[in-house]
Amino acid sequence: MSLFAKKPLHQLLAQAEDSEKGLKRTLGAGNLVALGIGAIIGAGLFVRTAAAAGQAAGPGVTLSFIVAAVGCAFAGLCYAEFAAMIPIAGSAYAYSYTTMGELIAWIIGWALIMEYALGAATVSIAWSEYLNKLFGGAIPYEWSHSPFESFTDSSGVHHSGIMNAPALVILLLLTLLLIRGTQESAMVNMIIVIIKVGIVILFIALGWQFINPANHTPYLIPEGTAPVVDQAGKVIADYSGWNKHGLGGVLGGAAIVFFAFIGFDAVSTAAQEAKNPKRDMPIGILGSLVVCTILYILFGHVLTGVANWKDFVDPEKGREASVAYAISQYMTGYGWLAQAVTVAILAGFSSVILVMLMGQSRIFYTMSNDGLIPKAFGELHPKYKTPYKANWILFIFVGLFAAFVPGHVAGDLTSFGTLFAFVLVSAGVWILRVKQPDIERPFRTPIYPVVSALGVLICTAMIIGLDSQTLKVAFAWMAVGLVVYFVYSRHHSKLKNFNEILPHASDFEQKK
Ligand code: ALA
Repeated sequence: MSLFAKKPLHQLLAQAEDSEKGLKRTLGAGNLVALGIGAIIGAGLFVRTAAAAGQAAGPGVTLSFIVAAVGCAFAGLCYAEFAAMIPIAGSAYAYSYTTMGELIAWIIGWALIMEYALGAATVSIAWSEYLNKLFGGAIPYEWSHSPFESFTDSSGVHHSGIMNAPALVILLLLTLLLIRGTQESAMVNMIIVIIKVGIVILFIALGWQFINPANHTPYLIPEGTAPVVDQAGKVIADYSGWNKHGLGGVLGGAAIVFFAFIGFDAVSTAAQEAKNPKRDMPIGILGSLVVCTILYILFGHVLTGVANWKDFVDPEKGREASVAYAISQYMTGYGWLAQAVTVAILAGFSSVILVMLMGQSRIFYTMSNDGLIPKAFGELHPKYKTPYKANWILFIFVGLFAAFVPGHVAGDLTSFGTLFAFVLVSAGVWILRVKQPDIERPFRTPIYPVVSALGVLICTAMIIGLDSQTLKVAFAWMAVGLVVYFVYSRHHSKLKNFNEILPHASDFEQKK
């Protein structure tokens, strides 16, 4: 069978209808926007905004948000076209199976593991940072950081991480919850979203009066900025790279804060539960993106105005739990807000982790049904009817990353996986318009093919803006994926059998 054999569209739609029997269409446009915001606002905003400012963009992190949002908007429009046309869980993986064939679908599925599984790991690491902040730093550095992290404090004591235990604990709790079957109603999600958005708006409104204009000058990190070293002389930030200062730094910052937008595509995995997917999927995907973009730009402006971006480089200052730091250091009289923000952020992170773990198990479920990964991933718990084996395997995998890998490494890999999927979804819309122009498209990406082409270009540029170390690890991960495909998946694919039974399946599709 050809590596590029495609799953016939009618088969995909039939699958969607089949599983409709089991899934209730209960989500309206408002719920979908809320679902998107629930999955979007998390560690990206509350942790990586400061990281991007401190490592690459300075106060220009607001511009980084705009660049990242534009890339997401193009990809988001393409997602909206697909999600309205093929309302099936499985998202980018399923879309590419029908447009670009099995090998590319496999590659996307493999990249999506980076998005969802490593996304969950990253947010659990951020959860651990904010928990430590809430406890006044009572959790020892050694037990709340990976072995790859170390620093020498102002008293000259050297600390090295052993494992990130709190991150592991939150993952375990949420995995148990997922296995029990989360009846996370739209209402509960809505409440979490209201709290999260409320906190962001409160910080923007109250912080505005504490903005010190001097912190915004210069707006970009100047060329020639000296590296920052810790007490032991170890370099903790180096600004010499093209993507670490000036306008290049804005792009480098965009690659870092891109993480903050991840999640709008998770709306597309709820397509089978949408009441009116044709109308509501585009509203859910694009609406959540617009709301978050506006909030992010304002938030970045206030954060880098209240505290100086240089504070966000120093592990003893605001590098971790940056929002709580900025409030407690510079917003006199608002100490209570720092505590309240921390609690709300912890709750907010939990929902992001939950959605990520759930999204990943749905992708695994779909890939397992297609035969590309072992059956165990698709097996349901006899009592709770959840893919419990997939959840446990996922816990081990995600837990290893959360416990032993630094947050920024897992976060950058997450961004790589997502950007990669975005590139292929943007290209996929174009390919399907050319190959199957007559399919009913309830939502059409405007200014075609410019939007698809720009989606591919901007997301590729952001991939290039990622750290070179991240790119090496990501390519190694993708290479492992190819080995798995050729050794296992190719031989177990059900599509192969489908084509054997119906050798003219694609003809059938044309005639339909
Ligand atoms: N966008 C999600 C976050 O920032 C993944 O936590």
